[in-house]
Amino acid sequence: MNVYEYIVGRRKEGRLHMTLVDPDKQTAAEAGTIAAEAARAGTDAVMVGGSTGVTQDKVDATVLAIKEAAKVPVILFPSNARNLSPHADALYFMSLLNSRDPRLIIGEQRLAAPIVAAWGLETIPMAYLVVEPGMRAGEVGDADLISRKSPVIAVQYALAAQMLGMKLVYLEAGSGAPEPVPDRLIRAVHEAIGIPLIVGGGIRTPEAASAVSRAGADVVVTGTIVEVAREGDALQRIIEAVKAD
Ligand code: 1GP
Repeated sequence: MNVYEYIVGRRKEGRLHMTLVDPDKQTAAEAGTIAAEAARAGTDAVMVGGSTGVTQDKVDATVLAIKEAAKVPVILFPSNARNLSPHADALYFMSLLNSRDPRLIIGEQRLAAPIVAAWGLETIPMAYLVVEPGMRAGEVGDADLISRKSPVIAVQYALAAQMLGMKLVYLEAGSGAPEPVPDRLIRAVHEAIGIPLIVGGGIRTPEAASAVSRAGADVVVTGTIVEVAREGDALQRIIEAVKAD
């Protein structure tokens, strides 16, 4: 079973939660510890990626440490073609469809493709859509941010992605965003497409995770919470909220 089949198969039993680990924010050993804690809390996969300061060395070391520490799949979530590792289980082969820069839509992908093919790494084609405020992902991605008030544009991009053959759509408010992607926007995209919908950015409470899930996210991603709430059960309560719906 490949990672995409794992995602689709698990979705039949409930919604998924994924944990984002940024290789630039801690040592590889610490990333391993974070991943082990997240797996114990019930996360379904660990995504590895970040907007800035990430090198292939850091990605390799982080992926290897996570694989050693936790049994869940490790999926690359790269911001460019230099943030890859052959040790991951799969790669979100993502295109930032609402970027103003062709490099983020297809340029980095062109550079990555021969390397990934040589490694034989599983690729999961994914539309990456950055919604206001976008945070660093919006800046680094030179995104023409999708307005929080305009589901129509998000729906247009998501439908186009599905018609292009992409297997996932990711709505991103940006790491550390004050609020997650609005429910209304999530619901509109969910109702328009037949492929799984991932939502991330600014989800820090069980209530927010539950709202995002009930609006139609198939996969809920949290990053920051695992970095700031190492003590206690904050992550576990978020994961329970995702899976309760
Ligand atoms: C990954 O942006 C998310 O897409 C992570 O966001 O750090 O706000 O949880 P947080």
